[in-house]
Amino acid sequence: MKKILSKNDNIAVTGIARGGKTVFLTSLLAQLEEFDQADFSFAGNSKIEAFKELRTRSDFIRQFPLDRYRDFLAMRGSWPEKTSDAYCYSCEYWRSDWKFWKQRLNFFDFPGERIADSAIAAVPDYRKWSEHILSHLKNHKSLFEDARGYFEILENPSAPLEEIIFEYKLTLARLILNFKPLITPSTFLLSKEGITAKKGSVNELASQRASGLDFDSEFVPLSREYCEQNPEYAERMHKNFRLYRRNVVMPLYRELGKCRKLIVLIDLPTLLAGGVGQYNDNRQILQDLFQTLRPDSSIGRKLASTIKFWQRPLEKVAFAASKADMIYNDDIENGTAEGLLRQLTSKARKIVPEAEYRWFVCSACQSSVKGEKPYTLRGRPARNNPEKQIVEFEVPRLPENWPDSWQPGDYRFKALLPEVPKNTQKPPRHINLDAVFDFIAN
Ligand SMILES: Nc1nc2c(ncn2[C@@H]2O[C@H](COP(=O)(O)OP(=O)(O)O)[C@@H](O)[C@H]2O)c(=O)[nH]1
Ligand SMILES: [Mg+2]
Repeated sequence: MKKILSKNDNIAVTGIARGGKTVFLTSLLAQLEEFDQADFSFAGNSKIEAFKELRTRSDFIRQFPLDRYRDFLAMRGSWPEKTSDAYCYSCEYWRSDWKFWKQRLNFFDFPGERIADSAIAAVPDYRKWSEHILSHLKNHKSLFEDARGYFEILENPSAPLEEIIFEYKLTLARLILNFKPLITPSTFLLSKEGITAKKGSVNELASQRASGLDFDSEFVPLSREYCEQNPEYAERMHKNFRLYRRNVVMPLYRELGKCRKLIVLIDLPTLLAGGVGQYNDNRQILQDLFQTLRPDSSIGRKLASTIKFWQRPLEKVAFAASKADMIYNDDIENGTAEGLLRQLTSKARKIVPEAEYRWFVCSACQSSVKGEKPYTLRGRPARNNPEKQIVEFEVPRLPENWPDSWQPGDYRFKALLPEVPKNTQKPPRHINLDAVFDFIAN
C-alpha cells in the first residue's frame, strides 16, 4: 500500500545564542537527507528514504538554509555565519518501521533570549506591559540596583523621551554585563539578524543597540504618571510596542506554541568557561521558558488566551549538552557531563513534570579525537591558528558538581574549527545525535 498520509510533529530546538542550534540542525538534517551515508541508528536500525524538504510558509520566519550551511561546513571548513535569529524547516520522508505513514517534521529554531519577551506576547496592551516590567524591575532587589537611574528619570515629567530611552538602554546594558536575564525588548541583546550585543562598556552597548525593532522604532516602559503628562510620547511608545510585538514576538510565539516537543541545547564548555554569572543567567532563562510553556502558569494562561495552540501541554523534552567534542572523552563516558546537565535542568523539569524527559551528551559535528596524554584532545583550534593546523591541547577536567562559585577563565576550553568531509554527500561525524532523534521523533 502506498504511504500517502503523514504524521506531523513540531519540534522546537532552543538554547541561548552560540549554544549550537544552527550546527545541530544542519548536522541532524544532513544525516536524515543522506541517510545511506550516515552513521545514524534509530528505531532498531530503521531506514529513511525519499527525504524531501518542504517549503515553509511564514512571512516573518526564514526557512532554514540547509544547503548553504552544509556547504559552509564542508567546503569552507568554517562554522555557519549568523544571518537570522530564528528559522523554520519542514521535511518529509519514509521510515522503514512505519507502514502506512510518512513522517513529517517541522523544526523551529527558537532563540532562548526571546523568552524575555514573553510578557510582550502575553500582554497586548502597552500600558499594562509597562506596569508589569516596571514592577518587576522594582520588586527584584538585584534588578532594581541596575534600574535605579531609570526610575529616577521617570519621576521627572519634563525629561525628554530620547533621554528616557537612553537611560532604559543603560539599564539593559548593566543587566547584560551583570548576567541578569530579562532583557526586553530582547533585540537589544540579540538582533533580528542573530547578532548578540558584544562586550563593551555600559555606554557603548546603550549607543550601539536599539530598544525595539530598530533605532527608528524604539520603545521603553513608561510610568502611568509620565504617560499622563506626555500623551504624545505615550502614543509613540504604544505604536512602536505594537510594531515590535507584531513583527518580532508574535510570529515566534505562535510557532513555539505549536511545538509539543523540545530539544534544549546546553553548552557546558561555554558555561564553565563563562563563570557562575553566565551559569545563573542560562539557568534562569531555562526556567522562564518552562514557566512560559506551562499552560496553567500565570503567563501561560495569558498566552493561551491570545495564541490558539498554547493550551496543549508539552510531550517530550530532550536536554542535550552540545559540543561534547570539546570535552574529554572520560568525562563523557563516566557520566560527569550528563550529571552536570541533569543538575542544571532539574528545576526546569519540575516546572512541567508531566512531560517525558531525557538527557543526552552530544556533538553535532565531532571535530576532535582523543590525544595521546590524559586530558588532551587533538583538533584544529579556531583561534591563533592561521595555518589551520591540527594540534594536541589540554582540556579541563569537568567538576563532578557545579562549583559554589567560579570565575570566567577558570575553565579554558578550546574552540575548534569544524572537521567535516568535503564530500557533501557524507554528513558530519557526530556524537549521539541519533539518540536525540530516536527519542524526539518517536
Ligand atoms: N566543537 C564544536 N563546536 C561547535 C559545535 N556546534 C557549534 N559549535 C560552535 O559554536 C558556535 C555557535 O554555533 P551555532 O550553531 O551557530 O549556535 P546558535 O547561535 O545556537 O545557532 C559555532 O560557531 C562553533 O564555534 C560542535 O558540534 N562542536
Ligand atoms: Mg543559530
